[in-house]
Amino acid sequence: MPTRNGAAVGLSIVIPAFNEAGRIAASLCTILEYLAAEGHDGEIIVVDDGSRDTTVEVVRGILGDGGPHQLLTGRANRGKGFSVREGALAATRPWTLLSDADLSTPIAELDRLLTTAVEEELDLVMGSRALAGSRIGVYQGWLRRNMGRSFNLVMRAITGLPFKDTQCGFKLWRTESIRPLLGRLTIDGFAWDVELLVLARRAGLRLAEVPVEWNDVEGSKVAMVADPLRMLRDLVRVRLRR
Ligand SMILES: Nc1nc2c(ncn2[C@@H]2O[C@H](COP(=O)(O)OP(=O)(O)O)[C@@H](O)[C@H]2O)c(=O)[nH]1
Ligand SMILES: [Mg+2]
Repeated sequence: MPTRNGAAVGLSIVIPAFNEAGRIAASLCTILEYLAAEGHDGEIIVVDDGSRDTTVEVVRGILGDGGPHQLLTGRANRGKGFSVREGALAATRPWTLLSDADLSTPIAELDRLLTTAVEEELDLVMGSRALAGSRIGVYQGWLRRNMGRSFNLVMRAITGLPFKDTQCGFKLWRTESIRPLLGRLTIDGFAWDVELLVLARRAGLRLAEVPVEWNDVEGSKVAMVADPLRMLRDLVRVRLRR
């Protein structure tokens, strides 16, 4: 475990989870150990929306009932963006971390984001896989990597955002800075990040991209043809809403 530079903070960790029974148990245990070791006052908020496996039971078994943590469940599957929004609205701590259930970005990378956010007085810091200092251990497959690159090019052309990687599932923000924007988010699927970043930038919030470690983990929920098409459609929607 690397040494921590900053002070312990109050932290809500939002984890969207759809059919994650196979991946989320180990991640939750790692996060709980990390929070205890670092002394953060942490709450974990898992947001399931209609998982058809035992995600809910697995999460409840680890987080328990009535503890500091929250498990939000919905019957119908609405998507990652919708679920992140629900989780972010339920956050009670001054800092909110979005993390994917597979910990592709190791939880210890929080330290780097937190340090940057505090030192540079930022409202939101996004983990990035596309900067000089990013460390990719296990790469995604060729198709998926190129899909990501193409998405970034199109995203920049359509929205004007300058970021190299808006889609990493590891983002930290000041809960109260972002809260006023949450009710205005409309993108339910995987492109939700772009809408948040566009609104945050327009609101004059301070944003930055920080290089992180990242490892591809088997069991992706992204459908290779349908999801990229939906994401493109959603980029156009974000643009049209301007
Ligand atoms: N609640 C919810 N979470 C989702 C949904 N789709 C994806 N996720 C979560 O979003 C995160 C990223 O998904 P993943 O499949 O690992 O994406 P990838 O690593 O980009 O291929 C994981 O925590 C998923 O469980 C969804 O429809 N609902
Ligand atoms: Mg993943």
